[in-house]
Amino acid sequence: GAAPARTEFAMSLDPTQTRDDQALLAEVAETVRRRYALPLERAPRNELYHALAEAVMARLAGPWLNTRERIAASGRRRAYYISLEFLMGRTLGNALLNLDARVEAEQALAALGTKLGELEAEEPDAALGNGGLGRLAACFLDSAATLRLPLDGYGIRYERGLFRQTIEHGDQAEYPESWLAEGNPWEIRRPDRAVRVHFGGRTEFDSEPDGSLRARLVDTEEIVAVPYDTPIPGYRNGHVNTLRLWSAQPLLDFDLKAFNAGKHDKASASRIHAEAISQVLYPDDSHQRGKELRLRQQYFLVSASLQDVLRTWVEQHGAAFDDFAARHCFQLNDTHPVLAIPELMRLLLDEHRLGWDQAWAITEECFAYTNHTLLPEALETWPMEMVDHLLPRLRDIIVEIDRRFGEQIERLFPGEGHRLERLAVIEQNPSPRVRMSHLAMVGSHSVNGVAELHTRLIREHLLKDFYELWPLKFTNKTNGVTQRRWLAHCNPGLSGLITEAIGDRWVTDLAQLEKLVPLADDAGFRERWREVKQVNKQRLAALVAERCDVVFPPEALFDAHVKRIHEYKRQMLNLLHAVHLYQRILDGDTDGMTPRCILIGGKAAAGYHRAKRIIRLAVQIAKRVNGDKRARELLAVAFVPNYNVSAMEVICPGAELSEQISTAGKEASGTGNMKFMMNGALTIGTLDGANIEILDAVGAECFFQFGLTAEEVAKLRENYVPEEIIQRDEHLKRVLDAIQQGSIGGRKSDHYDDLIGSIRSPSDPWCVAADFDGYRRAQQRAAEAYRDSQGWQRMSIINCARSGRFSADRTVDQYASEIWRIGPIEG
Ligand code: 26Q
Repeated sequence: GAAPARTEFAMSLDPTQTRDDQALLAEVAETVRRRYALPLERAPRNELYHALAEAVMARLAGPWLNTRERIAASGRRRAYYISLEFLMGRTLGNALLNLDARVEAEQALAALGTKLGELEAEEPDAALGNGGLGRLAACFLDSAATLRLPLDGYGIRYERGLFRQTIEHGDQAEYPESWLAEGNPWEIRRPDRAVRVHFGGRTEFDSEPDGSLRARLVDTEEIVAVPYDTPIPGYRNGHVNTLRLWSAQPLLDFDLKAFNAGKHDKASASRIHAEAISQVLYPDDSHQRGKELRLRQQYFLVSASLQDVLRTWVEQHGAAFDDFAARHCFQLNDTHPVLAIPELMRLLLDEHRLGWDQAWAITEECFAYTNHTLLPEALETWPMEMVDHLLPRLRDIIVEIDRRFGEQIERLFPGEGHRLERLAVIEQNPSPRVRMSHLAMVGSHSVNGVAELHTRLIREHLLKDFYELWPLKFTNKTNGVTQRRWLAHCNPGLSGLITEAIGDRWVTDLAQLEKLVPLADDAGFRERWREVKQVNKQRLAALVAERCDVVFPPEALFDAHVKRIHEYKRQMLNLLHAVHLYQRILDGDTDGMTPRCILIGGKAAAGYHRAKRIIRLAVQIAKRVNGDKRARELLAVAFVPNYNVSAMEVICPGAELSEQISTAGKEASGTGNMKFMMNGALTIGTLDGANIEILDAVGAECFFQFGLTAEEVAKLRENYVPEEIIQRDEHLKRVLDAIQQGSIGGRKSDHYDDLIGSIRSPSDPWCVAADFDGYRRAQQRAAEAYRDSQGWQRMSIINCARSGRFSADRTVDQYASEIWRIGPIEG
């Protein structure tokens, strides 16, 4: 006979455990028994992880429901972050931290001889994003919940997130990542909140009794959008927001009709076509490829999300829309969700029968747009033809938006045809296309860049004509990262030391870290700081040993360069420098050389050939250097495969030098730079993105700055002759020649003429040759500085101490007060 699980475990409990631990363990035991028909002692790790996650979800349920009710009852304005990407990473550790239940969970598991860390490792990353833009969305959700702000996220529940990267025969290979295979304990499916999204068809107009015309779409393809909700808990405050992700499904009865008619192929084809929408995240982070499926994803997300919001509004307030704009704000994460602007117009005009002027006033007041890139190849434009075919009613609305905007420009700047062409939402030549950033500008009350330099470049170049038109729409919101995940959770050693020194208020008020500044002069504190870093370096070295089979000696300088692979991020500069150091070693020019471990990681977009070649070169250099006994004590190079959020949680605590070396004017902000800084790494970097603000915060003595400014890059490119620079720089010449002569090794054909040729070319947009000497010298300064351990620890402490302004709490607070106009909901 089976005794109730609770009693069985109550008897085996350790008497030193607190009641909470016992309750948690009993819950886990019961779940293991109920879900898997197993006794606790025989539950495999993955089952234990799922049972623990379920117990955590159960604790979130009450506050979650409560928060939703308090927000609804408050009648206050709410904001929504609409994004094609949310790069959440793992949830368990963060949820335990925010619920203050970590110790309890550790103790509960101790009774089973299981480490919490082992269960955490069972969780796959939710990698529903490519990189910075998607991770920023995740950090913002954490900060908003911590600030008790009513901010929910809307996104797509991709069946497959960003691909898993392996290295095979020196090249990147991509594998699908089935993050949902074992089930996702953090989501709740809400079929009752499903909505229908229509594609294709044509518009018909009915005459209304009042003589007006009403548009109606007919012969459309209908897709069902089913929402899945994930709780977003604030830090120990009882506030829980929602991330709502949409999954695409076929309309069942339609499918069934075909099936019953014996048209099995047709039925399954329609199912596959529908489900394709939420099948996979596009792995491009810097290139617009204009694929129709991508446009379908964008429309699917915004139509489902807006229908959801409007339905909730009508349920609670009836059909009056006078207050709607005062109660809603939608932040558009880059141009990817910008179809929300014409879609809200469509819903207000066609479904809710508002007039154009009222609908437009609401739209403008509700939307705000964030730009994340200046790269021309990343700017989205869609062929009018495709929009017409896929979204005929939206096409009409976009044309009307453009026509009215054109009239306004003609009134303000009569006869300035060129200005009108430059500003138009629909570009005419060579063929009609919708410029998504212009649609965003016209339909939003706010546009922001993500770092001071970036915002200035938007004002002065990218959207100059709009800035002349509406200067007050433009603001800067320098990015930030959440210190809960990026310090408290991922670096318990440093967190403990900081809290011991200055208390724990920094967890929700990062400016508190300033109190560490005086401790930079305390030799005892510096020594403890060094010891913590040393332990984190060992953890990082273990990861490198396991994933790359490379030895990182713990006394060497740990130098980390992790981010998506792109030419503008200049991983090449780092690789050229690695070869230079290797050549010095072969020359015996090693006097005063600092032992260094270079870690490089990042994924290349599947179709970005050059980026994949850069990975290959990195892997070959690593193989050559690590295989040479002469380099053993002085240099190690590793390319770590499958860089992702959970890898960064090990990398940033163990890094000492942070590589932020993009061509000035190209990296909008960067956020990895902030994570490294917060964890006490020093930056070697260009005057680009938020690096400039980091330099301003720490001072030139604590930052290894080099390279051209954005203005100098623009100027130089008018008459750039890299070959002259190369001939005058013996080090650079030697490195380039060696790589081209094939002395790095690999296959016979590995001379890298493509990569090196582009560096030698006058049209190299990234000016690699121009910045090499400055970079090499900055690296030399870093290496020398590292030899003074006391001095280095001092600078490391200063970097952490001055990282307060890079908390996403500060950023979100600025969005809330200056753009969203929302305030905290009382507990
Ligand atoms: C566009 C069209 C079609 C398919 C894909 C895309 C696409 C997807 C993702 C284009 C761009 C992205 C991602 C961009 C991104 O991550 N930008 C980064 O945003 C960070 C947060 O603001 C900044 O810190 C980085 O500087 C910026 O590169």
